[in-house]
Amino acid sequence: MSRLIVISNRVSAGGGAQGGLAVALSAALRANGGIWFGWSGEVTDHFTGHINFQRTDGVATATVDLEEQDVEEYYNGYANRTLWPLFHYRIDLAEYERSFAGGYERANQRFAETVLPLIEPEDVVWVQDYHMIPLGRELRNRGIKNRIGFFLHIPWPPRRLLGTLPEAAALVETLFGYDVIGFHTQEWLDSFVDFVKAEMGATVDESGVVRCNGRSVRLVACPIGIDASAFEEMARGLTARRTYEKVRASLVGRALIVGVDRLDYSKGLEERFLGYERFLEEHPEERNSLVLLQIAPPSRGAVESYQRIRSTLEGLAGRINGAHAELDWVPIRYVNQGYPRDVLAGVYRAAKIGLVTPLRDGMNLVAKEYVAAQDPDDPGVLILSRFAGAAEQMPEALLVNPYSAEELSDALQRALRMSLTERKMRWSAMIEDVRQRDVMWWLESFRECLEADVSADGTVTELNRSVA
Ligand code: GDG
Repeated sequence: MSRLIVISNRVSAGGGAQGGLAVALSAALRANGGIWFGWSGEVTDHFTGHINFQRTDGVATATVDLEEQDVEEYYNGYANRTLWPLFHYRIDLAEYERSFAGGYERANQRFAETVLPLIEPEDVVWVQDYHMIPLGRELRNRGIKNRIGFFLHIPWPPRRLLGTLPEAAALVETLFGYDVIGFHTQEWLDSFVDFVKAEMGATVDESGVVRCNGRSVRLVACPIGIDASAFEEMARGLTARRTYEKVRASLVGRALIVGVDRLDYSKGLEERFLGYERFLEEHPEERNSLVLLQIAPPSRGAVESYQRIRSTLEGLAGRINGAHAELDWVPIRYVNQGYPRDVLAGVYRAAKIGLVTPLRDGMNLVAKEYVAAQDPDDPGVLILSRFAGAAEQMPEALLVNPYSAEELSDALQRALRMSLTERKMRWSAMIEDVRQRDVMWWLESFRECLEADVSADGTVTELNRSVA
């Protein structure tokens, strides 16, 4: 197999303490050689393009510092204040500034310039996520002929929303620098096709190849998974067991509902709290018999909309607790810090209900982790937003509209009353898929597409049959 060059905004090479994506990419880099390239996370006075090479757990990494203006315009600006809200359907929060767009282009040119000498002719290049949409085109402009793939980890927005971005068509046009573009779901892929057909006059053939202005790119829906077997094992391990005991003891017989999300407005935390509040009001008899534990480590604190969501949630949790708490019971435990993965595994296992209700999510790995951590003899119930990419793969979850407090309340009631037989039936179907389409499956499926032989007429001769 060819060497792999992974390019992403941040580099998180390493071992089992990391999330599934880092584990899978690290494994591929270890097995076939290659380099993981990206921003170091450090800021320098002036951009120099100096590369810091390291080897972390057998994985070669190459990182570059960015200057302050790049971080402001490219990262805090275009990536987090323009593309993230827009791609999560929040045009009310999206900021359209020419300086952000310019900084994004400049940073991507700098990444391309810096990584260029590291790419050898037979390498396969794989660019990750919305921070780096134009990178493939920048590499092509510098003469790179290698196979280059792009994977989008977040949703692709509907055409009319994307159309509000002043430079939408020019940005999308750069994606034709890639050989393959991967999305988590058919829905995101279809939205992409809708845009390029309607706004750019593209045509699409049956094998998923899109043609536009003499260029073509192959599209694939390829859902990411977790490192399922490792997570299942972690949930049975010592730290998880201790956490389980500790959490259970603190509940004194009450049922635990758990939410684990980065503190982000796309995750529907405010709506989740309102749904829970509704439940407490509609079912006073259930008060004192359950607890919602929301773990929400802060993220992107430099961006104002993230500061706002933080204070909104603090206010809401305070209000609900103030209205409903009793001497020996607090309805919401709201925790603003992160925990190691093996601790999380124990918390998931201790929870009768996993509440995963993003307003919009590319996939959502917490849903899969919750399922993987369950006790097969007494599994909990997953309540999942129908607007998470994961819903396409997990129809056996209790699917809800996260905007509706009533639906959330009904789902909580149903989950609390669900028989063991039904819980087992739903869980068995979900865990089978979580195990089968795990993160290695995702990596290999995408890679197979990327390395497939494409003839001059665009026919892919070596397709991965199992890709959705
Ligand atoms: C993007 C897309 C897509 C959370 N709290 C802690 C912690 N986490 C871990 C979870 C999970 C990961 O972070 C979050 O993954 P998600 O998939 O839920 O969401 P995003 O971060 O928004 O990721 C998403 C994903 O990319 C992959 O393509 O699924 O749709 O938005 O693994 O467990 N981990 C630790 N401590 C915490 O407190 N260690």
